Amino acid sequence: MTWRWSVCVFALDVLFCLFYGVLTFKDQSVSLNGKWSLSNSNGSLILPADVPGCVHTALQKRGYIQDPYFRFNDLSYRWIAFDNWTYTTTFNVPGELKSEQDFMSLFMVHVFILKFSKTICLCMNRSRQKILLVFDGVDTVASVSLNALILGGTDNMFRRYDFSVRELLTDGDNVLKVTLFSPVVYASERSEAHSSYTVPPECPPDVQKGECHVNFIRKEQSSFSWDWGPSFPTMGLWKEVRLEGFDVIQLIQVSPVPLYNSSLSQWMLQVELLVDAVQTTDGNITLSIPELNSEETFTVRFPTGRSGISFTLNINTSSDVNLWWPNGHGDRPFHLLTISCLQDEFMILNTETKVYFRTVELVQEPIPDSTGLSFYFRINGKPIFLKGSNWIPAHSFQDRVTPAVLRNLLQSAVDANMNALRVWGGGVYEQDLFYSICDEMGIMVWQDFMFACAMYPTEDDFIQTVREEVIQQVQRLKSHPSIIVWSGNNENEAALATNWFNIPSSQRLLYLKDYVTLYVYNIRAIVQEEDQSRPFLVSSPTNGAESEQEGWVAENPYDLRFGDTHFYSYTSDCWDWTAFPRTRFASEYGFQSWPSFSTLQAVSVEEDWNVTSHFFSHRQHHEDGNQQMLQQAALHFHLPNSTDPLKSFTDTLYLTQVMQAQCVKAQTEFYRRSQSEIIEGEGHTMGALYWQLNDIWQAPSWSSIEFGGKWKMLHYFAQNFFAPVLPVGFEDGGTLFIYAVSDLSDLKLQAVMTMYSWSDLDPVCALQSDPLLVSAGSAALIYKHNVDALLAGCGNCTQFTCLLTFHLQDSSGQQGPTNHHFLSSPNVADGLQSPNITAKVQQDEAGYSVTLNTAAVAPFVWLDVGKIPGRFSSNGFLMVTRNMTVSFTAWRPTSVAELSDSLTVTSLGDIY
Ligand code: BMA
Repeated sequence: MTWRWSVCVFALDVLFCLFYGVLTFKDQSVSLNGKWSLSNSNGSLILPADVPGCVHTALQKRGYIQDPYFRFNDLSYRWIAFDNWTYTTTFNVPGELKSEQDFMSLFMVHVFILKFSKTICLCMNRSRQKILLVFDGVDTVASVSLNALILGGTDNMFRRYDFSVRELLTDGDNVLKVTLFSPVVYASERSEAHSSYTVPPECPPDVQKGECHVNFIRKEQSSFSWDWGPSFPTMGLWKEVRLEGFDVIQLIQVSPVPLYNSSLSQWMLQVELLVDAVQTTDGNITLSIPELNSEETFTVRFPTGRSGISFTLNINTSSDVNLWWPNGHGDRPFHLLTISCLQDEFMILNTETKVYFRTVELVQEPIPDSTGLSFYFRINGKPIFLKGSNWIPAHSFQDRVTPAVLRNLLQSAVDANMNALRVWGGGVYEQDLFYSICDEMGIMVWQDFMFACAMYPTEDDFIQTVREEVIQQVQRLKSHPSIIVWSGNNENEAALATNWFNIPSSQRLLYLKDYVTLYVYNIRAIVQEEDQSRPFLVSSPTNGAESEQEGWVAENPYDLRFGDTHFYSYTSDCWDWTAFPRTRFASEYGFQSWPSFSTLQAVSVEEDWNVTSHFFSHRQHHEDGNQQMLQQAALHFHLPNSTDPLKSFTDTLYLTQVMQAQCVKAQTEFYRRSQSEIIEGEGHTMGALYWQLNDIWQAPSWSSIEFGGKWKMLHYFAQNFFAPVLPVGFEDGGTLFIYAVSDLSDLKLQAVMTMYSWSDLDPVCALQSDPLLVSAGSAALIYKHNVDALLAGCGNCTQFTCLLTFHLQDSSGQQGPTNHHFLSSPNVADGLQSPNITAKVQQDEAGYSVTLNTAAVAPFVWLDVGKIPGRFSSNGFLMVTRNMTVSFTAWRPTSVAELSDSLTVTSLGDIY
C-alpha cells in the first residue's frame, strides 16, 4: 500500500468513525458451494457434482443416467441409493477470513487514536478468532472430514450442522470430504438394531415400489416412495456449505415474534437472537422500530459459544400497528426492526429484519347444539375459513426446486383464491423462500413436523436428533406470520387409534408410550418453550383438545364433533353430498386424476400411451387407483369408447380430470356451505384443504397442479369453488337448495337462476330469489324449491333434459362466479351433443386470447396448448352461450401460430 493511499484510507476511516462514532466488526462468510468431486464407494464413478445438489442430479448432469423420471427409471436407478458416495472439495482459506496485514497496521493506528487498545491484540491475529464450517443441510447420514481429520457425523437431513475448524485449516490446500452412507442400508440396519419390537410399517405396499424402514432415518419420508411418488432415496449436500469467520460474535438467527396482550391492548415483540460468541461478551443491545416509535436498550452478556437470548420490546401503545392479513382479508404490511449491539463503542452486531404483526388463535370451545368443541382459526380476532390444499415436495430432488418453481406454485394457489396450505409431514420443512412468499401472498401455513403414516422409534439418539431438528426448525420459521399452527405428525394418532399396523392389543401400550414420548414430551414441549405465539396440535387428523383429554390418542380421531378430519372414499358416489363428513375442519380429502398428455409425453414413449400399458399401471402407486378413477367416472359419465387407441387414452386422461374436478367441487362446496350450520351436533366447518396441491413427478395423483405447473381441471374449478362469494346448489329429498357463501363483508344478495335444456343454447326460463342479507363469514340458505315443481314450471323440462345455472347478485351486479347444477348425470342426460366448438387464437396489447364458438350446450370445455407453459383465465367450463373468450397467460414467449397449432378443445360430448 503506498503512503498516499494509506493516508487517504486513514482519513476516510477517521471521517467514517467520527460520523458513526463506532467501528463495526463484520463477520465473513465464504461460500463453498459450486463444483465438488463426487465418487462412489469403489471409485468406479468419479464425476464433478454441484453443491447444493444430490447424487442423482449429478449423475444425470454428467450423462451417467438418463432423466430419472423417464418411464421405469425409478426402478433402473435403485442401485444409486444402495451405494455410499463421497463429495470432496479442495479450497484455500480465502483472504476474507484472514486479517490483512496492511489493513491491520492502519487499523491499529485508528484503534490507538480512538483509545480502544483492547482490540489491538484481537486484530493482530492472522485469521478470524472463530471459523465455522457450516452445512445448512446434509442428506442424510454422513461422516465429515477436513484434511483427513474426522470432524463428526450427520444423521438428520432437517438439521444444520457446523464444525469449528479454525485450528484445522492450513495455508495451502484444504481437503473437505463428506462420505454419505446408503440411506436404505442405514434405515434397515437401524431397524434391525431395534430388536425388541418392530416399528411398523416395515415396508411400503408393493404398488409403491419403494424401500423399507424409512421411519428409522430423519429424512424426507416420501423419498422411499409414496402413494403419489417414486422412490428416490436421495443423498447429497442439499443446502449451502460455507465457512463463517468472526472475531467477537456471530448472529446465527434473529426471530422476532409479536405477542398481543389483549387485556392491556398492547403489542410486545419477543426478539430471540441466536448467537455464537468467541468469548463472554458484554454489550448494550438496542431494538428499534422507528415507524412505531418503539425503542429499548438492554444490557446483555453473551456467554462463550452458542446461546439464544430473548428480549421483549414493548410497542408504543399510541402507535399504529399495521396488521398482516390472509389472502382475501386485507393487506400484508410489515414494520422494520433494527437491532444493534455496542460493546464500548464498537458495533458488534447490526442487522435489520421485517416484522409482521398478527395474532392467531385456534378456538376449541363448546358450541350450542353440539356435544363437541369448535375447531377454527381466528386471525387478528376474526374467524377465518381456511380454503386451500396440501403441499408435498415439489421434486424428488430438492435442488431442482428453484425459486421460480416455488413462486409459480404459490401464485397458482393464490390465483385459485386459496388462503391456506398445509405443509404435509411426509415431505420436508420447506426452504425459507417458501415461507417468505407465503408471508407476502397471505397464505396461511399449517406446518406439520416431518413424521407421517408410521410409528417411530424413541431410542435416545433418535430423540436427540429430533429435538435438535425441532429446535432449529422452530427457531428458523417462527417469525413467519404465514405459519399459523404447528402439528406434530401426519395421521399417526389415527394409525395408532384405528390400528393400521395390526399391533396386538398386548403391545399397544408400548407404541402409545413411544407416541406420547416423541410428540408430546419432546416435540410439543420444545415447541411450547420456543414459540408461544401459535397453537400446537399433536397430529392431523386429531380431536385436538379432546384427544388430549383421552391421553393424546383419541378412541376415534375422526370424530366429527372435534378437531380436523381426513376423509377419503373412492367407492361411494362423490356427487352424493350426504356421504361427506360434516366435519369441523376438513384438512384432507380428495380424488385422483391423471395428468395431461403433454406432461406424460415428456417421460414416456408411444407404446405407453394406452390404459392397458405397463407404464399406465407402473406410474400408479395407489392400490386399485386406476380402476377407482374409472369406476367413479362411470357413475356419471360414459367411459371413452374410441377405437383409436391414442384418442381413447387422451380421452381417459381428460375424463379422470373431469371426474376429479367435479368430485372435489362437490365436497368443497359442501364444506363451505356447512360453515354456519350445526346439524345433529355436526357442522360449523371452518376449513377445506383438499389433498393435494402439487405433484412430485408425472403420474396419477390427487393433485390439482401437474408436475411442471400446468393446472388440472380441478385447479380451474378451485378458482370458482374457493371464490370469496359463492352460490352453492344441491338437492335434498327432491328439493333444490341454493346457499350463498360470503367471506367478505355483509352483502344483500339474490340468487339468479337460469334453466337450459341440453339440446338448446337458448335459456328455457329464468328465476330470482328474494334478496337476503348474508353476513360476512357465513353461509345462508337463499333459495329452496321442490325440483319437480321447478321443472314443471319451466317449459317442458325434465331432470334429464335440463340443467340449471345460477349466480348471486346485489345492487352493484353479479357477485362471485356462475355455478351450475346438473339435474341428472350426463350419462343419462337427454340431448347432450357433440358441440363442434371452433376456436380462434388472437393477440392484442392485453396478451393472447382464444375465442370459442359452440353449436350446442357443452359441459367441461377443456382448452389445452400441450407443452406451451401457461394458463387460461378459465377452463373446464360449461358453455351455454354461443361465444366465449378466455385469455391465455404464457409463461414463456410464444406466438399466435404456435398456440393455434398446439390448441385442442375437448368437451364431454367430444369423447364419444
Ligand atoms: C393421506 C395423506 C397422504 C396420502 C394421501 C392420499 O393419508 O396424508 O399420506 O398421500 O392421503 O392417500
